[in-house]
Amino acid sequence: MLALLCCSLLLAARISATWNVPSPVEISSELAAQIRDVHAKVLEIWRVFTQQEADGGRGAALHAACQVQPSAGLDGAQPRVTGRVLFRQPAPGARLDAFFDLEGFPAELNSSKRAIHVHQFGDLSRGCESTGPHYNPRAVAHPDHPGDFGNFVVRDGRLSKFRAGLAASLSGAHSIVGRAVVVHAGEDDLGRGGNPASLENGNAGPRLACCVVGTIGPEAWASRWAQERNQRRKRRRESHCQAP
Ligand SMILES: [Cu+2]
Ligand SMILES: [Zn+2]
Repeated sequence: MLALLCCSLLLAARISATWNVPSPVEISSELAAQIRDVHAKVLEIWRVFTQQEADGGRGAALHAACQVQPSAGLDGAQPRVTGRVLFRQPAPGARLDAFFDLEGFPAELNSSKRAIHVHQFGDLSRGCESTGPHYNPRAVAHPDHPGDFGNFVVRDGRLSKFRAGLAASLSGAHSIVGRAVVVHAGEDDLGRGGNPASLENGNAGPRLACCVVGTIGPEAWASRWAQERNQRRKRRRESHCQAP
């Protein structure tokens, strides 16, 4: 990483020494945008490098957790969902992995699907209602928001799911840290509902439970990952035993 950074800086120095640098009035908006882009990339490389140094060279993985609680003022007829969402991002800018572990859904509604999204604000002052709309930093339609995690199948009142390659980030200008994860009563129509709400929120229904994403150390993820690995081994052994 240090070598890459040094090469970038040397290259930039060579370019500035050999080029006729235009005066500020000659810089087009396109060139200014390119300069800003390069500047942002160099800053990000530097940030990753210094973070790795501070981390003792153990890598730049970022971790976060969200302790899901029932929405304040929830209708008594609605289920009280609790649990935890864990996030790991191998490095700033990389895709996100997550474990969703929730319980409290009605057991009789087996195989029902529930939508989970990141909403704009980490404000739970009026329960999940004050978390605002879907977090949408690029002003695109649902389900292309970075925190549109889609639908999760409930079995026996619980859902437990590992998802890899999510578009949300724990770093940078579009970080979801400090924002809310919201669990809905219904299924996400993934923008195919044929009405305006479908392109804003997937018509996923009432907000059952939510939490605010906060950074944590690596221990909780390591422990949950070890549990997942053991479960997968067990399932493999069982499937081998059942094979004719
Ligand atoms: Cu939502
Ligand atoms: Zn969305």
